[in-house]
Amino acid sequence: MAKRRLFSHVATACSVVLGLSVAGAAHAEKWDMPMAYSGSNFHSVTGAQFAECVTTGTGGDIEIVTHPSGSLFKGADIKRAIQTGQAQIGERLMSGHQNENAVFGFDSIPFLATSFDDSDKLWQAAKPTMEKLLDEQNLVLLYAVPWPPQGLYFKKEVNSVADMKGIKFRSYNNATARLAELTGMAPVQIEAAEISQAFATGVAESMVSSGATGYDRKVWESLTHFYEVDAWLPRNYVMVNKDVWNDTSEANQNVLKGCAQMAEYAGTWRSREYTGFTMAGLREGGMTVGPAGETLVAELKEIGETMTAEWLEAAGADGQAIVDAFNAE
Ligand code: PCA
Repeated sequence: MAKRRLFSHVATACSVVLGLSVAGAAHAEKWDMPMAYSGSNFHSVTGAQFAECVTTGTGGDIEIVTHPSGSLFKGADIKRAIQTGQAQIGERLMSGHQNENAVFGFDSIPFLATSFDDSDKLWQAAKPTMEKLLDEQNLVLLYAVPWPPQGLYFKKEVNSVADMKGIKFRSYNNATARLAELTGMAPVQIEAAEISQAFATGVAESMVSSGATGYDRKVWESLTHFYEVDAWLPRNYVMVNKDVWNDTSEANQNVLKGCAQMAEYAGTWRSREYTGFTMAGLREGGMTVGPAGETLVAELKEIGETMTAEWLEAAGADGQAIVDAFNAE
């Protein structure tokens, strides 16, 4: 987006938030916004502030009501619900759609983008492709925010891939299931909202995720070790049904875009801040937290190469273009 347009969206959103708008609330519409993660999670907090920004910014024309924790639709059903108009707007883990199209997994390639700065770069490289892909599915992309870097959780000390053999591993997308297979673990896909119970009952004993999710779900009640691997930073994104979008006035579309830009900025900032905070929280909960050992890292990097090659093959020209654009920066 050109700098001037970006500024004008943000300016619109800011001025209306400051009460400078005269928009009336004659045709107030309620938009339901399903979200998969718990209300206290930083993505959900960002979404709630985004919703408030839109409601205030449109002078009450559009009232967005958030439904966190998969309470309106479960994570796996959110995108379809929005595509088919059962919900107007919502948030989902982007790589959760990897099973429909490998390109959605651009942010779960092991060791391609391992820092917040690289994650931003990768997102800029991927955004046009993702906007187009979603547009073809009757969806308009509003904003996307990264989770903190992904590490490995276990209930024992693990120093090599051999130590992982046979462990029941909670996955959240195709890439994490594949990681389990390649390390000799047994994957079982479970939404974050349900992992505390899965760990408590032994349905799962391990996962790859951020410190944020481990902290939110108090996994120290069942697990003992968190190894910082910084394998990738997957994104949540917010989408709107395209018909709903097209029925929205240009002025209100601009408010939505402005609020979305602020949400992406604020959400990313929260994600960065939350990283250290949650590491400390896991430690306080009694977990051993630290970088993965050299052997484990080397073995994971090798597995990462296999997964990168597999992804490039599955994602075809679109995938290659994203990686090329990222490397060219
Ligand atoms: N938390 C989400 C996805 C990535 C993350 O850090 C989860 O575990 O479901």
